Amino acid sequence: MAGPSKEGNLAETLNFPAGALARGLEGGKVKVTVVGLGRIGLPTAALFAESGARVTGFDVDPTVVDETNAGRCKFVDEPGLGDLVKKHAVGRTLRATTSPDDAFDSDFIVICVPTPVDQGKTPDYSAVRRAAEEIGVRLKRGTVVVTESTVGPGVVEGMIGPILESKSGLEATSEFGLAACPERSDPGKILKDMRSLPRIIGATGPGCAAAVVELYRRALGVEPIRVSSPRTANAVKLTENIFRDVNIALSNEFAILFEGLGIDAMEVIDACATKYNFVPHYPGIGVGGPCLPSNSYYMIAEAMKDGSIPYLVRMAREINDRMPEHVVELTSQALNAVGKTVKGSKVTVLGVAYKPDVRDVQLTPVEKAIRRLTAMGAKLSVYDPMYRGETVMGMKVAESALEAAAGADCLLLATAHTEFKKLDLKALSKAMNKAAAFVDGRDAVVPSSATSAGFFYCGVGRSLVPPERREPTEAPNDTAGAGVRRRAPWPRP
Ligand code: SAJ
Repeated sequence: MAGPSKEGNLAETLNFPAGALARGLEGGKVKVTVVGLGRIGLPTAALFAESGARVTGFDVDPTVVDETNAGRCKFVDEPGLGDLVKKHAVGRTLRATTSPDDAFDSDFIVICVPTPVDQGKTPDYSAVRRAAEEIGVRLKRGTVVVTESTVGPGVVEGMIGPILESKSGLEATSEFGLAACPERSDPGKILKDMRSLPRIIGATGPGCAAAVVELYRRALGVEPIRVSSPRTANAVKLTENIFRDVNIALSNEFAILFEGLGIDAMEVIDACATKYNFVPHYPGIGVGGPCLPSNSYYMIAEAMKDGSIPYLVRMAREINDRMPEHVVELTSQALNAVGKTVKGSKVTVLGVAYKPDVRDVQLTPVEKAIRRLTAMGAKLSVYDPMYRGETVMGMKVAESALEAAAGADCLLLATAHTEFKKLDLKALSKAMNKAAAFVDGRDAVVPSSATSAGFFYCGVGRSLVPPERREPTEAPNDTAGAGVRRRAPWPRP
């Protein structure tokens, strides 16, 4: 690859330099290909079409291609996306294909494929690698390749660029543009975030950087932030997510400490949040989704390549990954407190999605809790307003909380859907077996509303039995290495 670019002194061949983009878009001359029509790629493609580009969406899944060409969109929880896709499918300004030969004759090619981590927590870049190979064999001089997929710092320059060069025989920077513009939007409000959050853009050449900044400025209507390289852009994306994961882990660790001290973690956090430089993060059943559970491992993988070990980042992941086990422990103790055991009890799980009001169970921590409770002999029922009547994780989702809770011994709130903030706890309590427990895995309800409805309530960081009423606790038993304190069961209410 050409050496690091110095501003202005590098001859770059671009079909659409920054200064030509406005006219090109107005004239419908700019061709953009988006690789991967998922929750990020599809809205990205639709917004580029909205800006006047002629967009080709490439996906390996024929169903996704057919749905897109028919103007249909499966992301029903993404406001505004369905209409935008329909508009451009009908207008033929967005067409999708599974054929690489029909897909890559474009001025800008944007890679939006998934980058999961495997069982061993190693980043799986196979989809990105495949995309780079398919693009590379068809790459033409003057095209700009932008990676939106989240990858470790250096992967664009060290893996994607070299694949494109070896397959095309062209040189990055001088003969084609190489850039990173990591996706930065929150499932459930993708279009809103894409149209409001500044995008971070880094490229290997100044002309390419300027062109990508101009393209995104016009397509998204936001002022992109240009950084010095693709690796810097990827570092920004990972840093903001790892910052979040580490702070969630800190709130989880405090929550476990506060349980032992009879302190309400939410009361502490809300009080802390009155300080101008405190960024509140909340404890819960765990961290799920397509981003946070995996982003740390991209950084860890790249850091360890040159021998540095991000201890705090790794420990935070371990703490968050243990939270489903901790909530199962709370469930066991809450059932004990009402004279029952997990084995043989019916536990109703409220929420399977990884976060509130999204229809997405990717890496949801709820799955781990459900598996553990089942292994312990509990009978499970489940309700999630985003999946009514469907089968999720092999379980039939009830049509309502009331239906799921009939004859149950314990409610386990696992996702803080808006609907669950207004649960009719008295009606639920009546439908359940006597002496029922309510375990609040997201600290989503006011404890007194649960106790006044007759539940024995506990939450993450909110075991409401004051220390003076506790039986003497054994020394923290961490031999299990599960980081979960073992305490004497609560005194009977
Ligand atoms: N979570 C907690 N405690 C918190 C916040 C979140 O336990 O205080 C849990 C959530 O329940 C969920 C997981 O962490 O299981 C991830 O939550 P999230 O709000 O970070 O949701 P994501 O994964 O959709 O994060 C996306 C990210 N966006 C991108 O990666 C582009 C993240 O950077 C955003 O901060 C986040 O959306 C957002 O702000 O909503």
